Amino acid sequence: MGYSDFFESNRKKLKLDDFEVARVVVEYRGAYKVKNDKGEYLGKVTGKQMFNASSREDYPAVGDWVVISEAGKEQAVIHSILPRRTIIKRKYSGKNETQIIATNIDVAFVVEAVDEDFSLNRFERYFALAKDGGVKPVIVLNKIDLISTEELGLKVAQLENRFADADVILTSIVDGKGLDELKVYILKGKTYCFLGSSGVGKSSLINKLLGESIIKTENISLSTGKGKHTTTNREMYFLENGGIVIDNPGMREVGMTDTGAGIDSLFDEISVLAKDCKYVDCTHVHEPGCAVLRALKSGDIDEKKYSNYINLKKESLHYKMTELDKREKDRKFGKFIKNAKKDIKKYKY
Ligand SMILES: Nc1nc2c(ncn2[C@@H]2O[C@H](COP(=O)(O)OP(=O)(O)O)[C@@H](O)[C@H]2O)c(=O)[nH]1
Ligand SMILES: [Mg+2]
Ligand SMILES: [Zn+2]
Repeated sequence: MGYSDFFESNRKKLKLDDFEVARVVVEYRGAYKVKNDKGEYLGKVTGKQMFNASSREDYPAVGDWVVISEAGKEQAVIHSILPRRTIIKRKYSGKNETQIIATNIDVAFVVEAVDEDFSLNRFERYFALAKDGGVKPVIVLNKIDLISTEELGLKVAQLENRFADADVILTSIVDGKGLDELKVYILKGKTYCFLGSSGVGKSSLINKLLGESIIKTENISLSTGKGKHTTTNREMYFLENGGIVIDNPGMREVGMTDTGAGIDSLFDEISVLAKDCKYVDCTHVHEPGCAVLRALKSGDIDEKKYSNYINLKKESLHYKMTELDKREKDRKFGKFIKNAKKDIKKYKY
């Protein structure tokens, strides 16, 4: 199931030998399905753990190794999370809240479809998430049945140009192309996480790997071309060859509001206009001689587009700030809170 010396030595170091070990395979609201050689349990964290929690990261997430004790039929108490080897997480824009996507991941498959979903910038953002958490990102370009070989060649060239070091796997669940390549990529005992916008085919690909349709996939409505929203939980699946994969339902855009396709072209359009701004570092918000504001006034770019652009920029700035500057601050503050709580407890008794 992916257990290794890394986790075992930490378990010993933390003197948690008396407990059983299990892996978190599904996350529900306030509870977790955990699994080990003996079976599956519905796990809950202890009150003490909740009391000591200073952020989302103190709670279990899919992929975690936890120590448990059985608490009745198919029930378990989760006492502690073993230190994570890797983590994929993101900040919610605007809110000071972190979402853990998955932990103890070896490889993140970043999936995009070749249709209007295709965006180099989005790949870039997912790559940043993976790399920040110590995870190797791999590009999966899905639905290649939808475009011609020439069009595909062009997209692959773009990818190679921008992400020279990355592996690229081209797949289609319709004609089965690339599925073998994806399969051999997945090694026994290693954990893989599928990232990407909803509708790109993550669940479909995992179903193909599983050899049966276990996960519900989105039905694309013929009239609107849009998929219905399928609500499933983030869940871990075990492949026959020993590989472990995690599906991610309903991912919103990383580090952005959900504007869908066209982000790249939006930025391109603005940057072309920006060449005529008076100041090189123009933010296009209040500067005199701003060509973007001029275009806004004259109606050359519409208001909605402009405000989208400003919002996206704000969010990506916020995102960068939170990742770089706040990491250290958060860590210190978390420690401070933890110690304060301990002190309070001490004085109570
Ligand atoms: N044409 C085509 N459609 C696909 C492919 N893979 C998935 N789909 C369709 O895309 C839709 C969304 O797939 P789903 O697996 O639910 O996407 P997810 O949201 O990323 O999990 C479904 O209707 C799938 O049948 C593919 O390779 N080619
Ligand atoms: Mg899905
Ligand atoms: Zn400007």
